[in-house]
Amino acid sequence: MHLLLINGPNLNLLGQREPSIYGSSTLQAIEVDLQRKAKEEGVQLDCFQSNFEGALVDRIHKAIGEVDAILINAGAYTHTSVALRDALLGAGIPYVELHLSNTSAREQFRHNSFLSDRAVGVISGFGVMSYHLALQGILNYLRKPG
Ligand code: CA2
Repeated sequence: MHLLLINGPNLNLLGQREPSIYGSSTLQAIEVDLQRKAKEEGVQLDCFQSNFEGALVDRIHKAIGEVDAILINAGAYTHTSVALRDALLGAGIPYVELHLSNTSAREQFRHNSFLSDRAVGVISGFGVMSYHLALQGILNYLRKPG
């Protein structure tokens, strides 16, 4: 099984700024930890981060025929990007939307997601644990019979 973790804009700053909202782990530490966990499950996990919407779209296109599912924290593009939605739906790859913070408990403009209605599931508000729960959730989804 082959999975892809995608992180969107500003998430490269994790662990360096605003720890009260986003925690103190760096993105690299999260990725290494998740890749270790995936490997224990016999799964390959690739990781990609970009601050550019088009680069995220390109990476989703590249994933067609390559990965079984995508875990995505699209950052602020969650709330703005029809292009990311179209790329995910066009790729036809099942995906989990995830967030460190509980976006529903934050500003009104974070309450809308262009991705959530077609996601396998959405995980939001558990900090770094959101990444682990997303991995667990998608493995359970992909492995379930039928
Ligand atoms: O809670 C999440 O994971 C978000 O996707 C994070 C985005 C935000 O726009 C979404 O509404 C919710 C922001 C990521 C910014 O990451 C930073 C990390 C450290 C310092 C500054 C920004």
